[in-house]
Amino acid sequence: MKVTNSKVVKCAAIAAVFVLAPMSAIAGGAIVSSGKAMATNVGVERYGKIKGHAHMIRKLPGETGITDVSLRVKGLFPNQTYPVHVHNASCKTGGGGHYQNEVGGAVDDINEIWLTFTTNSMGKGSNKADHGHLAREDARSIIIHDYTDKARIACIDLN
Ligand SMILES: [Cu+2]
Repeated sequence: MKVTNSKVVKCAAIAAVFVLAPMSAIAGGAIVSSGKAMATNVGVERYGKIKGHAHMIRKLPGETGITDVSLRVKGLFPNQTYPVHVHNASCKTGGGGHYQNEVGGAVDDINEIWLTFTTNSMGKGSNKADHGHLAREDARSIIIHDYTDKARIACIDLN
């Protein structure tokens, strides 16, 4: 969903969301979480260093809010499509499963937050996802899967 405007947010609403995401920073009426990419053990074996960062911005323009996520990564193989999703557990606990707006609902890029990208000739990739719902606290990390076998090669904690 494309975000076209951002309305002024009420203080009470900010406070309510801040309780949901206590480790995040509030900036300009939005809650911003971010983190750096860390290669998993499998990722180190296959790629060595994987570098990158991501931001998640939670906004409250309406009752359901809006969540924007952006991601930039390098150190991957050129011209390959890497599946990427927001996951529901921290990197140190393995990242859990896919974050879902409606838990147990559809496995698609509407109910989930996907940032799948195709790398350029330098092995760099990036993507953005704008979602029409406010991500809960369990939108905890971003996992980059290998294009071959979907193994988890890197993880970004959203703090
Ligand atoms: Cu995933």
